[in-house]
Amino acid sequence: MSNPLFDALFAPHAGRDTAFLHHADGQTTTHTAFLEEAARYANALVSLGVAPGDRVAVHIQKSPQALALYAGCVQSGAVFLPLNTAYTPAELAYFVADSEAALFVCDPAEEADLTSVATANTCPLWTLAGDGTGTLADLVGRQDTQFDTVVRDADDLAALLYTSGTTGRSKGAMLTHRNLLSNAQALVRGWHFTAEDVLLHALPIFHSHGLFVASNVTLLAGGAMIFLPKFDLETVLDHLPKATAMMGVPTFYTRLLDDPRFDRDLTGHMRVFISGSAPLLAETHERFEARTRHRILERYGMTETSMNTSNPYEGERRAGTVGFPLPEIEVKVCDPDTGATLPNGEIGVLEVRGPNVFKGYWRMPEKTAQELHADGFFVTGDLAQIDADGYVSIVGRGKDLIISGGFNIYPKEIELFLDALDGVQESAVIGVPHPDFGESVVAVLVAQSGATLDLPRIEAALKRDLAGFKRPRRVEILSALPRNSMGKVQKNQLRERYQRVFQPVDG
Ligand code: MCA
Ligand code: AMP
Repeated sequence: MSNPLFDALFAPHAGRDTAFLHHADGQTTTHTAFLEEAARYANALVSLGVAPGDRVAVHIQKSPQALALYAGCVQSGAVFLPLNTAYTPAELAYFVADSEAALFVCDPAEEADLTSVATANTCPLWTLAGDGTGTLADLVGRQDTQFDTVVRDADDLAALLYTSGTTGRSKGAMLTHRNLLSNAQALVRGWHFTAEDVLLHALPIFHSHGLFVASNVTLLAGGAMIFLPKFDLETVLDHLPKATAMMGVPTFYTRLLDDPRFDRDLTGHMRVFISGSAPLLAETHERFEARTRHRILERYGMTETSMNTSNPYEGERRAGTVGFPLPEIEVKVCDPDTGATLPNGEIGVLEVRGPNVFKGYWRMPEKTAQELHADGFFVTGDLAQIDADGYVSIVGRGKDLIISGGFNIYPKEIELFLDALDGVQESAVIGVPHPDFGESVVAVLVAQSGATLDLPRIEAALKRDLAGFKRPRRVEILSALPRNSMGKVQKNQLRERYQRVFQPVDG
């Protein structure tokens, strides 16, 4: 009888007085203290009536307690459902309703705004702040530090992570114990993580990157994390000397490179820098090596699959590629129209199969069948090419998606929102190059005949209802959208037209 994820990631650390979390203020949480806190959370969840398989929706700041809540969910068999802290009440209402969450945990500062969301879904609302206080923290403080781990099967859900969709409606990716554990095992081995490692953790923990790649890998290896609330350049530079490894999105690395203090002396002791979630420009890879002598290790993954491919730890880390499939994971490049496998060298849609591939989209059997084939291959929607040496490169996207600073933005969602506003005839949302975020959002609007668009009002509506990272950084008005003979909007033309709007003026 077992609980695969808890038994591998957490249970082995019971009784270890070793440091697990180093905090920005210099305090440390030991493995034992963390496990006791996790058990308290598990007891609290049970006392609130959360049963195995129930979804626990969390919209809280990153903190050691938030990580203990994740561990408590795993231990008690609940399904952890983390939500981007930038989401607005309007966005959160969908996730709480769609998941039929049994419990909703939010920051105390937003309790008043979210009470109606919780009430509408007859879902109890509890609070937990970034400093570890709140109604849930009070309840947790009264719990026992022992908990009888709930038995789970490898195919049971451990987490539900929502990813936006090309149709505008977010889909909950169902991730099982097997998915998460197999991926952590592959990465620990592939990246040589050990109990000696200290990972500089500045990522959010509501996404796969910060939660599963960074935290699960460290937990499985038995190492420690410098657990920072967010990426803040000064704090990261201060803490780098105590780290052995760092994981980040490309924006982390370009921001570090923009600071002259980030040099060979500061990084000489580091074992590895890992990048993912968005394309790392070959130029950034080269600048990084020239400055530090480290070659960034780039890997590629998705919420639905966790990590699929990685450049080698030993061997050539090739700039502009995402390396080789991880052990037990198969990848193939397919013709987007026929689905036939293409020979190496050709560009097509990347498909992935392995123990990492999710169980399907929550209560969306048709969507699941479209993207997860009966033979187990998942259609990523990314355009890829495999070279003669087997290195995979992501060369584009078959899906209409913008990645800004590592966050995914689906144009369709913003277009639907804009189209519903007063005076808007139609809209097109595109991603264009941005020096800090890699890509950023431009919205192009067409007014209804006779209407004048009130841009400040439009911007206020976007601000009220859409998470900040999704908001167009630039809104343009055209008399008509460019279309082809079939009537399809020519986004390429728009991208071309606006591609330099965020570039520094030359010269
Ligand atoms: C914040 N803002 C952004 C972004 N982040 N705008 C566009 N893109 C962003 N990524 C906006 C806020 O809305 C706010 O706007 C203003 O910037 C300042 O907010 P702040 O939080 O202070 O920003 P920041 O600290 O500079 O954040 C940038 C960041 C952060 C550090 C790059 O976005 C980040 O940590 N990104 C990591 C994302 C990540 O973990 N992705 C993994 C996804 P305003 O002033 O207008 O209000 S998992 C995944 O993709 C797969 C599985 C994989 O392969 O890993
Ligand atoms: P998400 O939906 O947040 O899981 O984002 C997954 C998407 O991020 C993938 O489908 C890719 O488009 C993109 N992605 C992740 N890692 C990389 C990478 N190393 N290079 C290029 N794109 C990446």
